[in-house]
Amino acid sequence: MGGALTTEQIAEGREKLVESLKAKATDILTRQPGNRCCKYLIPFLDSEEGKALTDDDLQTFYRCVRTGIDNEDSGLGCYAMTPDDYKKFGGFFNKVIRDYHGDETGEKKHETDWDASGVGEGGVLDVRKIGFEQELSMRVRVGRNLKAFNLPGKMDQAERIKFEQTMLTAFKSLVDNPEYGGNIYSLTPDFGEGAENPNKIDDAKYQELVDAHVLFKDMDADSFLKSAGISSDWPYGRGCWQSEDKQCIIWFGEEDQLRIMCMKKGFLLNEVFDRLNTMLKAVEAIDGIEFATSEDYGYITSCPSNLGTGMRASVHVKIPNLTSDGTDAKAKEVCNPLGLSVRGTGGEHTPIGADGTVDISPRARLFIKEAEIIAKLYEGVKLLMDQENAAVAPAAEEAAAPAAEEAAAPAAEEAAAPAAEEAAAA
Ligand code: ADP
Ligand code: CIR
Repeated sequence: MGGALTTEQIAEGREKLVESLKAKATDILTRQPGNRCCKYLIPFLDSEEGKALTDDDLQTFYRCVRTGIDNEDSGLGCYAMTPDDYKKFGGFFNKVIRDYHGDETGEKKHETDWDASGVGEGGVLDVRKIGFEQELSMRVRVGRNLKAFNLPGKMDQAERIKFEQTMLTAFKSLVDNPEYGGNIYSLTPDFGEGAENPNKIDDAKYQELVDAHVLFKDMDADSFLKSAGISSDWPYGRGCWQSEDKQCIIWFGEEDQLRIMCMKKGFLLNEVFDRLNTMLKAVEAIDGIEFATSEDYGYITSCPSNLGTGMRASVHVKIPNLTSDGTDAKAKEVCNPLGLSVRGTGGEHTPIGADGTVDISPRARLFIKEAEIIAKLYEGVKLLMDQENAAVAPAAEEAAAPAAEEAAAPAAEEAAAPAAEEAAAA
């Protein structure tokens, strides 16, 4: 079922829009009971709060939830269009957020806390201590959005260009800072009315940066983002700044206005975490940079899954035994109870590496301290590697009796259910 409402249908009036949304949500829930958007939009539209929405707000609400109607298999199925939406449509978002992030009390408030002095040994998280002899590729990113702009789902082309131009001023102060320096790479074809974009890169350079994990993939290919308007006007207002030593990167124009990250190969997880913290302070000190926050949910992000810290801390690790069937099914089965997400080597929705390399990150983002995320990554990877080492190596498996293979088969089936939940936890 396609699900998208036409402009004509919308124009036919408020009542029709509300009834149509409720009917579609009811229908979708019969097939996809895990679709939180559908589950919570029905009681919200029936509530006093929902009924009191102005026509304009109802239209914005529709833009927030359309992705969950168009994409039946959504786990969340909604994105905010402005930082205010989490409050304006609180009766809806609050339910989705507390369900997804597992707050049964309904009362938790997010606290930001980067103090990592208590993690590991005196703040040091050395992966050599958990058995790694080769350097790991480590990355920590946060999603951030400026108060002064709409979130990407509601930006038009002109606002995307204006946002990029605002960030160019901010990037200049990083480029001028000897600690960072670096370059700006932009996909924006022009700055409007024939104005040239001085940072424009060609397709080959774009692909090189995607392959090097520096720039993000074509968002227009993502149906979840497309229905939310987040990938609209592609590739206007999209690009990144990268520091001279290539370790510090700021994306602009992806799912959040900004994704700010540190990435390097090494042994000490705390190094990327600490450097990101320092860089964030430098960015926040720049004139005109004021991040959108919420009293309850910390840093505002487009997707409710990223609220709070906005942080994803990941490492690339090789787990050939747990991926010997060429899929990530077994890895997900092991990682789910550890609170870890498994992604491919090119990030979300990409395949695992041929050598069994996967991207591992803690799933939690909200109602957790920043320092706890990096500690969870360290502890989680340790437990994962214990299971990897205990798993039958592919060579040993081949030598085993065929009966062993049969016994292993149901495990892949069992993994299918948690994998669906995992998709939502991206
Ligand atoms: P995000 O992390 O912002 O949610 P993705 O999962 O799509 O987005 O990842 C974005 C890019 O970052 C991809 O190219 C991915 O391979 C890369 N990446 C993520 N973690 C690491 C890591 N630990 N080492 C190297 N590259 C990484
Ligand atoms: C869903 O609801 O399943 C999709 N909107 C994807 C959510 C994953 N989170 C994300 O991309 N930040």
